[in-house]
Amino acid sequence: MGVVNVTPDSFSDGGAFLDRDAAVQHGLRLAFEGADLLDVGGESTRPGAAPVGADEERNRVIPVIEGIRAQNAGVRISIDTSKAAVAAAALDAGADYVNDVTALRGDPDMAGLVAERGADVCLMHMLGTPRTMQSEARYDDVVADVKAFLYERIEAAVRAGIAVERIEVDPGIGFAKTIEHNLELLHRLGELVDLGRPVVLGTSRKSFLGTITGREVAERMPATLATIVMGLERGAEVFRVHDVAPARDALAVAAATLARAWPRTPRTTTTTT
Ligand code: PMM
Repeated sequence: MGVVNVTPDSFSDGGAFLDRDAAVQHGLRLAFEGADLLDVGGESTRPGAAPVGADEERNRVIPVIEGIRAQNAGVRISIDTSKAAVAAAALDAGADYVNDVTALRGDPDMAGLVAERGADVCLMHMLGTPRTMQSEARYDDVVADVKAFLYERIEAAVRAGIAVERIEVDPGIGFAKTIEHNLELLHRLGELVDLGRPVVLGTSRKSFLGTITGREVAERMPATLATIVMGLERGAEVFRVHDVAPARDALAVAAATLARAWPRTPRTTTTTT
């Protein structure tokens, strides 16, 4: 899952792709680099971020989704939103997947919309809202608590009519979590695989990687690769990343090592000697 943030203030690439054409080109490039799914977002979820109105959010993301879809019919597109009106417009514009960081709790119309449209959905763990979440980072056992939350949200989604095969789950790395919580979740990610749904992992360039390495946001790609390799080994299936080409290579080698088998035709997107 390649990240296309159309926001002035996201965790790591805020402001880079506010221009529609730049965002479309970026998305097409990530698809070319091997992203199966492009996650288009118009509202930052950075700790403390201010909310954005539905009209503004729609104006940011819809032209980008339309632009990507017009030039690439095959890549799956995810809309990163917790507003049903934005998700509905995105699905109309060609999106296939709703990535809702509130796990369908942010808007009473979201679960019904996803059910009615038959869209795929990612249910992510968070406590509070992006504005308040870091003060809510308290758990008995973070992995058990996150797992219980995701179990309850899967049940709520199914009760709302969403087919269970459409649901993916995400521990919400960095959302109401301290560095200790993030590391514990990554270390024990395999416990979430027991939920029976694909696990999505969103570690890319996040601040706990800066805490460990001392690197600025733009320099956290190698640290991100370490986390996705650990995640793959523990059973995660979807990796939300800003740097798709290096993530593809890291995952290809990690997957080949786990399987002791590799594709005979490598999936290269650049020519090297
Ligand atoms: N992280 C961010 C935004 N959306 N969605 C999911 N499912 N999982 C995540 O970890 C996640 C997300 C924040 O990262 P960014 O601001 O760098 O895009």
